[in-house]
Amino acid sequence: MAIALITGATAGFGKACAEKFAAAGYDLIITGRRAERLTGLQAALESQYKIKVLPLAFDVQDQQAVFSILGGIAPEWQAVDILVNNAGGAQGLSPIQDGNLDDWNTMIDTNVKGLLYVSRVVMPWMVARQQGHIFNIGSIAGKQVYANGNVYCASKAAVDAISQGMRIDLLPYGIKVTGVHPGAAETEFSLVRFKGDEEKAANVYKGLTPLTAEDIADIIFYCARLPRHVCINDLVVTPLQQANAFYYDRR
Ligand code: NDP
Ligand code: 8X3
Repeated sequence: MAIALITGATAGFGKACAEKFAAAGYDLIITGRRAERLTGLQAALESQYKIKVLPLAFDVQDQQAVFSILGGIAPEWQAVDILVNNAGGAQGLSPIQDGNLDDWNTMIDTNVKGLLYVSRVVMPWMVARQQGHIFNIGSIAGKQVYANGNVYCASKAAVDAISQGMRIDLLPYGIKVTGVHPGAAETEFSLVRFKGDEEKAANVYKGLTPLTAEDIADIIFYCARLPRHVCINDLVVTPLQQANAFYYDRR
């Protein structure tokens, strides 16, 4: 059966993607830092769907860990068909002149460098097999910059550029690259951005019917199942009540 590798599968979009691909019979490699969530998900999906799941706990910021843990998996797991580069998030929301350097480093090291490290391990496996489909989770924040979003927006603009670069360089090998750029989706994203402040996190979605993690997983799965000659390159997905990165119709 085909193999899907999903980074950041302990919550949000990644977990929903794991559930969606598992239900279709894919074997899964799931990653994240919270090992107990990974093994819990492994147990649930293996018993429900009779698939094989390989949980790998590492921080995508840790180049050494990515190359030794992911790079060291058994050859039969290296036949990755689908890579969902999803692990990431925002830290803080503040004017750039007041920016917190630790937050900047975390966002750039996770959203940009972590995605590159994982991809650098997996792309040669896909090139060797002349097949594969990479999904890079960007954001509407990478398409339009909003007030106080500065470095998060920059990290997601970088993901957009990396997707375009991958699409060109991997073209001769028949590898698809799809950039997915969600707008407001209710996951753990805002709780992480606001460092556990539940009220601030809830306010982000006030008056909105936001996207769900399952909405994004459904879209990724749809793209992954298109005929071999069809590739959706880039998708901006918002809730009905969101026009772009800054205009909302809150009710
Ligand atoms: P969640 O916070 O719910 O999930 C984030 C996932 O990323 C978790 O599984 C987390 O796992 C993993 N992760 C974060 N940092 C690291 C790290 N350093 N190493 C390994 N894994 C990491 O958020 P979402 O599901 O919403 O976010 C997924 C992606 O979608 C992110 O890239 C985010 O920027 C993007 N996005 C989100 C939107 C939204 O509104 N929710 C909209 C647009 C884009 P763990 O903590 O266990 O390591
Ligand atoms: C997450 C969506 O608008 O909060 O990337 O940046 S937004």
